[in-house]
Amino acid sequence: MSRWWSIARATTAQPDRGFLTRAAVALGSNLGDRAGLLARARAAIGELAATRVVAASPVEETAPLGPVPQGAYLNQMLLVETALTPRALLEALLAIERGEGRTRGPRWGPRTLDCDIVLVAGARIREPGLEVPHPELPNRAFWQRELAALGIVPGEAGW
Ligand code: PH2
Ligand code: MG
Ligand code: MG
Repeated sequence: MSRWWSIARATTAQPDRGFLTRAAVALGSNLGDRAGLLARARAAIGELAATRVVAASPVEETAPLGPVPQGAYLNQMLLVETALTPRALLEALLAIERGEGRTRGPRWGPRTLDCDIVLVAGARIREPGLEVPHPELPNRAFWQRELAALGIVPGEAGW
């Protein structure tokens, strides 16, 4: 059995509503096999219940942001279509991070795998642990570049 199966089954799709929404999910890694971690994250997200990866930006290497000295990141943005609620998608992404050995270090510190919800079409969410649009979007040129590569303009066309 795929080790992602239990994560996929544990998430709460809304099959009765069949309601699909689009989300932009950012991947980041600056520890270990960075490219392999991103590839596995893409596959794992695609295996989540009622979820598919529609498109992926190019992977880019970026200088680390923040006060903690650390190595360069690989970053990538995914366009995802899902029937999961934003909260269920977040929980599933955190489970994928844990599945890749992520442990919580210092804020803004190095990480094996980071999966962040940057945008959900039509959604404005300010809840503990879940802020959409992601509050760092205005500060991250690489996220803006990757969104543009996917044809996503924040605030336009339902985003
Ligand atoms: N994520 C961080 C901290 N710093 N720097 C880059 N270049 N890319 C990231 O994804 C990143 C970061 C914490 O989420
Ligand atoms: Mg992050
Ligand atoms: Mg994160």
